[in-house]
Amino acid sequence: MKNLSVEHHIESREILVETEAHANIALVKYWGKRDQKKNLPAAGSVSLTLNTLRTRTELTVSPRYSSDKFILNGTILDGPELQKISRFANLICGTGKRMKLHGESDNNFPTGAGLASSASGYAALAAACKEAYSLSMNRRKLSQFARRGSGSAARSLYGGFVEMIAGKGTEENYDYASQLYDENYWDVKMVIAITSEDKKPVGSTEGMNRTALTSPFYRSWIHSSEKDIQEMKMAICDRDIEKAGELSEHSAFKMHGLAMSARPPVLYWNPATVEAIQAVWDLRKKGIQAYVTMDAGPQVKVFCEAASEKAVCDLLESVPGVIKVISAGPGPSVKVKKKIKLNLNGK
Ligand code: 2P0
Repeated sequence: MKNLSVEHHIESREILVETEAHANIALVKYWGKRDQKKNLPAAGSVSLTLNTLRTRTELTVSPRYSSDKFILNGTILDGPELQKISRFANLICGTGKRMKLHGESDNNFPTGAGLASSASGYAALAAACKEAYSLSMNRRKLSQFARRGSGSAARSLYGGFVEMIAGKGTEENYDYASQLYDENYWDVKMVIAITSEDKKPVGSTEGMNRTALTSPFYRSWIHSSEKDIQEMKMAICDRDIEKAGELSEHSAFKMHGLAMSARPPVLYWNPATVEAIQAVWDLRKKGIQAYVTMDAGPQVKVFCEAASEKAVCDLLESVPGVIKVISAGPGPSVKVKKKIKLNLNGK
């Protein structure tokens, strides 16, 4: 397999599909690309898909449409944002002409604020394109396309605990996501403290590229990731919250320390982020197994078992600067909720 192109049949009918994908939070973080054009990760990652954070995407493809159109959270996209959607559809359809698309996507959580909206967004879009254009491909291949939209999106195709596997060099067929355990495997929670709903000042792509180019610690970050992944897989296998929690906290702080060591520094935290981190560490001293993780934004996510969920929610709600607390458990794989074929000549 030399490239990602797949068979694409041009339909004479209009097709409407609706898909739903859930956000995921990495327990071992992805931060750095080995190829920017193909969006290939420099190292693997491990994540948990979340049940309460979802993107719903409705997509219609029709021979009647003369151009692509996409609405995200009620706003019509144009310029580079719409071009990115069009390029993604071109890529997934492969060579040949495709019908234009009209799509609408909604997140039930803040977009672009470090809550993995691009993960659920591109997972939902990849699945919608596959159905709408009647493309024949398995989940692994779909994850490779989702990865082109956003690295973390490959993981959101699967429910539960997921591993993103990184290949080597410029070959892209060995970079894909794979499910470790489904959403019923372990009753864990990710309790999320929202400390700002603003868009992040430095996007993930820019943040990771700047880090790779300028941080003196980048090589050691990549070098240590394989061990982190192996240990995390063992901790999840043992349902060991102390081990998995400690490792996820370590990976998050290593990633943020790395980002802060870029030139100029990339800092995603605000004062409430630090308040929440310290509150969780104080809670842990009282015997509650709760562990902090953060992504490309100021939100604090707390990984714990279901039995600790209430204590963690109550704590985070009392932290000054925390706007809202959202709790999530393991979420499902991407779903096709609807597929309607409409024959245009009325037959
Ligand atoms: C992760 N993040 O593993 C890491 C940790 C944020 C911090 O994956 O450039 O939107 O589109 O491949 O997937 C967010 O980055 O980046 C991300 P691109 P993406 O979840």
